[in-house]
Amino acid sequence: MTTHQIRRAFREYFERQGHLGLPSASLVPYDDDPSVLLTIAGMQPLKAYFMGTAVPPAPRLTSCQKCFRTVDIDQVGHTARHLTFFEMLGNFSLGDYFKEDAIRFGFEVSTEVFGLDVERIWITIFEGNDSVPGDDEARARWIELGIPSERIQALGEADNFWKAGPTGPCGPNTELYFDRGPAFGPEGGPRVGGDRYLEYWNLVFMQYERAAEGSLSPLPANNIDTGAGLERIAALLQDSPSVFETDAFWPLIEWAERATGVRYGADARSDRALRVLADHGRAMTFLTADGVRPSNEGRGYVLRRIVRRAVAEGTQLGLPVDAVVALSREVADGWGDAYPELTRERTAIADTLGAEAEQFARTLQQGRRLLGEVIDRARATGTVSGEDAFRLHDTYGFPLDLTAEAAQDAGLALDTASFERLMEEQRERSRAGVGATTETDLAVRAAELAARGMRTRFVGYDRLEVATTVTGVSELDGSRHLITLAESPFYAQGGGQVSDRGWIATDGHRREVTDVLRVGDDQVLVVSGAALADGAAVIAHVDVPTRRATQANHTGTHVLNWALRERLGSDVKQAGSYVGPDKLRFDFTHRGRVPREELEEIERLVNARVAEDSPVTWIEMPKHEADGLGAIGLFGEKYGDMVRVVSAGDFSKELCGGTHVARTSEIGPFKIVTETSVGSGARRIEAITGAELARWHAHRAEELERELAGRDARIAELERELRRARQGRVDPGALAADAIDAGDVRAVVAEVEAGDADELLEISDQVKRVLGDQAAVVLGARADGRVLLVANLGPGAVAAGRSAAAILKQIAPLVGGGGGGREAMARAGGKDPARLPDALEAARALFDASGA
Ligand code: ALA
Repeated sequence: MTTHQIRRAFREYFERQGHLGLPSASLVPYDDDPSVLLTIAGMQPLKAYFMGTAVPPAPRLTSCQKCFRTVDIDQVGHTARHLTFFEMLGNFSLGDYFKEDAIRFGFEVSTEVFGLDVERIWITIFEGNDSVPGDDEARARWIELGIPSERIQALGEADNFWKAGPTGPCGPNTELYFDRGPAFGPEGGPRVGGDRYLEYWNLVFMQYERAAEGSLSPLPANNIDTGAGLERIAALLQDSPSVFETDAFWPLIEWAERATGVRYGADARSDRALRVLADHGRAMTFLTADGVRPSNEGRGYVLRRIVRRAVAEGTQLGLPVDAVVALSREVADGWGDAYPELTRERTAIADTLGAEAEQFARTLQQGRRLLGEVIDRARATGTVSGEDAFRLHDTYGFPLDLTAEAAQDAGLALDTASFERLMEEQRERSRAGVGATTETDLAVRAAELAARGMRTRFVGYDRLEVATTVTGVSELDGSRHLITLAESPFYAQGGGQVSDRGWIATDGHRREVTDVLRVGDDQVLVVSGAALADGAAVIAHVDVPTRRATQANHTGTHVLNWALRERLGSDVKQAGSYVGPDKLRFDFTHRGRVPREELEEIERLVNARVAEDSPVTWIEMPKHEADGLGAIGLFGEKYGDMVRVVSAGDFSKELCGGTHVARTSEIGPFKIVTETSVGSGARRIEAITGAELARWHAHRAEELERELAGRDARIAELERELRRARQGRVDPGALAADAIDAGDVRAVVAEVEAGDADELLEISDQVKRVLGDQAAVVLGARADGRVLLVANLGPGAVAAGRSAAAILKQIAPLVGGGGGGREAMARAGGKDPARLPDALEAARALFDASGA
């Protein structure tokens, strides 16, 4: 059977048994499940159904779910079966069938659908512990179906008790193993470990929920959760020595062989590289298709790590750094039929992976040089120190895996304990900065309180005040309490929108609501003030102005999202957001900065939508119907159940749980304040609306006024400095030395440098002082494309009948100007600087021997 056929046959079998077939959910978990970075099992998107907090679309479900397990990253390549990304086949019962049917289905699929030899099937069951008894029932069911008790082994919690995380749904399980034969290892069944007995299916009897302190309580119903790794089943059915040699993976290995010229199976070191390329290449393509972008934290960091490791292994084999882009196309070719997002997101995948690979290539070059030195130094002791590994990682972004592999290749040990200690110290340092520890505390306390009572009914989409009752109280410290309400108008932070603030009143006394914590689909309030009694009747009130402003920004975000897609293309994808009363922030996938004119156009489009006053409405509908309407959504999804679709006019439809204004005009004027980069392939726009924009304008106007006043002062100061500098350059003595002796006067006619008329007059005064009583000074200057002229006479010269006004009257027309003054001093301006020499020549002629 091919991988495709297995996927289909599994689904068809369970559909015949009355199961509803679900499409795979995103690798990015729905944002109310903070317990994992990425989807790790088929049950994950169904968790709320197991917990009884959401109603499943049918009691029997089946799926083939995209999964990613980060714990295995370092193992990949070193073994024949470890993968990061894999597909998990599963069947689920939500309070419907239990052990008997689940075991029978597992048996029938194994023997009839997959055609496995029943003689080679081994089973493990839970042996029991203090709180959960050994699973005699499961043993009895397997025996009824014909599995002899010698091939049923009871194991402990590590093997046969499954949990989705440290808290949440869990239960004992029974696992199916296939004996691959003596060539793969010693006899003895799954208990002996090793490669001979391959686990291929896990049936979990999901009966309990684990609380934060470790205690188990029964779930509302007995459920079944199963998981079978598609790749492993394919390896079994195709009798492949490894998952990499199955029909699905082999094309990737062949591609890598062709690209590198290296043959799979020729050498252990290059085999490892080829496996890493195949696994990581597939995983990075799927992650990117689900909207994950490389970054230094969370799932973005997981993606970054696998891209880096693939690039590092690839370049070792001589591949160009951007080979990951071609590799991702191979993946889309192989899996695109089953997962259309791979084809749909082709461009985004290529852009993201290409950019990340390029960036890493630069890091790698530098890191490799240093790594060489580190390895040489380590030969003396036989161990690469944790400090060196940490420095490479911390300062140069060089991944620990690569240091570890280089150490291993050189036959050296690596002090990972010290490395981990340094990493932990660094984490401590950053934690100390943000006080995350207390936040975790708060989250745990809130989860405990929420678990105790009924779920709070959120009524805040249409009401900002409600009369209700307190359903749970837990003291935080002297002045703060956590409380839960029967109904709440308070929005709990989620989908980018911040929590509401407000108050709770009882007997006329108000207590401030300082935070609203989201706990799954539920919420817990942080209240300051005197204690409240459990069961108390209260008025719960949301602060109206802040909520209004927040709503305006949230609807504004949707309109902006629309405008961005309108201008930049529909492959713009939301990558995160912040919506508060103060502003909105929108991160989206896009390469390169958005030009200013484009931003102005986007702003204009948004404001046009605001002005047209479109209604904003919302309705709840099943997810697949929302998809059919073309609603865009973000951050994974919880399939099967109802989603909320928020529409603005007929132009925007988004999956969104947030609160919104009723008409677009309530957004008010919209302005983009900044546009910046947030890592490779993503941009960030910050914008403000309405009343905040008015405040922003007022503030900006004040800022500009201050700035202008400052500039004026600075300009005046510079002008003074300039004048002083120029005056320093004009030497009155030298000018006077060249005076023309005209008999009745001693005349100086010259062009000088001056910034303005006053400065020119000042210079002429200085020359006049040197020349004395008979002085006749005529100066010209060019300033700002104009001509300045001054004539400045001593009393003796005036007495001799000379006139400053008369002199300028004669020469100013030559420079296209005119002016006036008195006999002792006159000034003029002209438009024609090129003719200044002519004008001065004419002045000189007036003082020629012929004189007056
Ligand atoms: N949730 C179970 C697993 O992942 C089936 O193994």
